[in-house]
Amino acid sequence: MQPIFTDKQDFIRQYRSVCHYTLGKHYEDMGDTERYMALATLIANKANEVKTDNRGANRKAVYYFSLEFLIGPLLDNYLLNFGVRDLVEEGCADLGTPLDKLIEKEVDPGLGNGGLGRLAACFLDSMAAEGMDGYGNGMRYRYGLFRQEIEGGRQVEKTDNWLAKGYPWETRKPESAVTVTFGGHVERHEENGRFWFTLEGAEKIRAVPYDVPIVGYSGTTVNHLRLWSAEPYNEDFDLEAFNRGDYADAMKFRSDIEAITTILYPNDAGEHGRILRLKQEYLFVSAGLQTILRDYIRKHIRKGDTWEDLPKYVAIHTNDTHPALCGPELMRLLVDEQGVDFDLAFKIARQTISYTNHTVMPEALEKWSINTLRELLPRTYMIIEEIDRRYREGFPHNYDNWYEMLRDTAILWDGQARMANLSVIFSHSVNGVSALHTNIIENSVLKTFYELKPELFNNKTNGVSHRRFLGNANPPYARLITSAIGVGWLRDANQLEGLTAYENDASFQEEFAASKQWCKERLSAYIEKTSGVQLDTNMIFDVQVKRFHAYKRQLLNAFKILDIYNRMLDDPNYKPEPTAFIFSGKAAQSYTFAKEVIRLINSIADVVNNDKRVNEYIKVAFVPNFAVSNAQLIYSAADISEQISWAGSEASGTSNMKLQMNGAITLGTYDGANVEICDLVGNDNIKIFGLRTEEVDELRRNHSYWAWDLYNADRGRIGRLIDMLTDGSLARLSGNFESVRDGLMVNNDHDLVLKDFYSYAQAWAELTDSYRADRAAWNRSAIHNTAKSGYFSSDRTIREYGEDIWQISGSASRD
Ligand code: 26Q
Repeated sequence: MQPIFTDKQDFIRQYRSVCHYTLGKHYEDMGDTERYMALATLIANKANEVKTDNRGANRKAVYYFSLEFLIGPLLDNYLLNFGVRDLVEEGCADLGTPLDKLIEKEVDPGLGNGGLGRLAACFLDSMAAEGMDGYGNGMRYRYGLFRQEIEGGRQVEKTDNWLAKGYPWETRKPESAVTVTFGGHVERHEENGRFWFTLEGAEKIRAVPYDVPIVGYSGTTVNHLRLWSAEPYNEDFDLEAFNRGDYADAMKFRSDIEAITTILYPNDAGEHGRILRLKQEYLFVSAGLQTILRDYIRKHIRKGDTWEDLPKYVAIHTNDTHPALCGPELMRLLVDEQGVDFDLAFKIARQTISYTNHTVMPEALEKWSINTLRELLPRTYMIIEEIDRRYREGFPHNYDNWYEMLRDTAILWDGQARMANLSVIFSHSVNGVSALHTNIIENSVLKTFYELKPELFNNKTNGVSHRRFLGNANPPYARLITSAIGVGWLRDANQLEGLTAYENDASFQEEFAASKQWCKERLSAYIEKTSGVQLDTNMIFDVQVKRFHAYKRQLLNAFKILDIYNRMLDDPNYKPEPTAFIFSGKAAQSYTFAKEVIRLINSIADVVNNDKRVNEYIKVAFVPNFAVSNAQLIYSAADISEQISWAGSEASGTSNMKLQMNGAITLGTYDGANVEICDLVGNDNIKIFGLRTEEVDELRRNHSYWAWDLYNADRGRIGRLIDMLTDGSLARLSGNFESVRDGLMVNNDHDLVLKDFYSYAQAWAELTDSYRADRAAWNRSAIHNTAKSGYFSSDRTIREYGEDIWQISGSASRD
């Protein structure tokens, strides 16, 4: 592969020329934002030019369908992948604006909620790195997930107008637009004993794709992420209304349609069942499938392949149930538009589609009312109904409890369509995202399916892009690693294992500590700028960053901090190892409890940070507006990684992996992928605490836990923490926390915050004592964590998907 620039001078020449022909200005007359735009345009052009000539029409392609892609800023990552980062850095410095300043100008598109959306983006990176033909199919939301500001300790949601200045990475592809229809009614036609169906009187919408290039490591493979935008079918919107002189009505028509791609739904139970969400799910599914079939006709049908061959050339992966309509919609297109036989279409759909489940909580599974589905998608619904009917008809009655089994697995039940069941029935593979999670779906969430068809199920433990989350996020550590083991780890994360040879090397340990120190300084400057809190970089950086959710138990962490604070006030001899507690994350707009926990943490920060008696020892910072870009600053600076969900609740977690890579020690429960981190690094290099999954199950089964017992048994410690929520101790900023107290005491502490409190507080004390006692041992352990993190590269995860699920291998050489 030719480098995209031959040398620095070549880069400078091309950069100047892009400034000229895209913005019509000389570099010297531009501000930093324009300079960033021009540089991004140059790199995007290079990406779009790269010939992916290693892919012939005969290779199988994967389409990853996801309502969320949290791609983060791309410039720095693409410079690394093209192998020109140093050269561009020098060129930019020569020209006048340092590369870092330009990188800061890039928007961070919030096209996802959290883990599931970021996973999809890591998978795109890894598919391209592995040389696979792998494409993303998603939605181009006009507004990303809200921008979070903190006022009086409270989360305030502001619109995220990420497209305001234009997005240099996307290309609008109007020639690839397709029509998607809603509503109408089905008509049956018959001729010579053959019958078929058409949809009449439906509302037509134009789905227009925007493509973002996905540059794989080494720059040889460039795939794309296709994002759909909804537009009126007629360019001139509602002409009839317009001609009547009813301009307002005409505009309303336009906005009803555009509403479909206006907002991203939060991952909150309160948002279930909204019709706009269903429209989104159908729009990107139908548009994506139409494109795939159009391509297949061009590349294969015309050359003599049949529709039966589709699974040989195409794999469609569904990220959770959000794209569950893929199955019936693919059947509709095959049967109604291509004349494929119904049974054959079902077989083709199943062989083509696969499904990943991302949740253990039954109440989080998507359901749609049958009436809504039928009204909005009459023909697609008909197919669901027919598949459900055949499923029931063919159900094996030789089980004693066949009725219960059918009730658990049928698609339609009690007036609702259950999307997880739909997904399983239309897939040839169902996977969980960590060993523990896969176990849980096999034995509880999708238990009956597992009894019926165990061969359907498999585990694919999540992974993360180590190039972004270590290579880009932590420049000094990345340089140190490369100087020790060579640059090969960027392609092959398993080479990080080579660091075990340096774990005990005193000078390597010192250099590791220096790189951590550099990241801590960078982060504390950012924190001071964004939240006003000043941190001492000699403190331990103890980090919990993720969506706010009751099961993730940010509240447990908050109680631990309050407990340390109380103890310091009571006992002047108690001096904890100085620690900065750093939080970041958003709560869904309507999730009151999670928002109250954010307010609580900010109130604790207000009390602790303003109390001279404890200030030297503990500080609390809440970093506003958690996103991919500031996440990279936080992960790299962490000493302790808080992964404290109750066991059996977090499907996998991925911040645990990103933090481990950066040499943070995990303080966590035996949950999700923490279990596998523990297996890899060994018990001496992780701190596990709290109830195990079986213990949680048993306690819930027996109703053997009473939060009041803990309150009453320990008034001085646990009782005091609870009382502080309502006695004014934390009320200065914006009042007391009655609803948080009620969640614990009236609802009997569903998330076992008080139950796991002692073991958590003790684990934290032991872990931080070990930091104080022997810094060399700590650094050794931190390096060991990085050395063992290669397994959590999404390159590994993607290779497993490729081999076991998609039956596809990449072309990247892995020497
Ligand atoms: C569903 C219906 C209506 C509206 C919204 C939703 C919705 C949206 C997003 C439901 C769920 C989500 C996101 C879930 C998610 O991020 N899950 C996380 O996935 C990660 C990647 O597998 C795991 O590591 C995490 O453990 C899991 O919580």
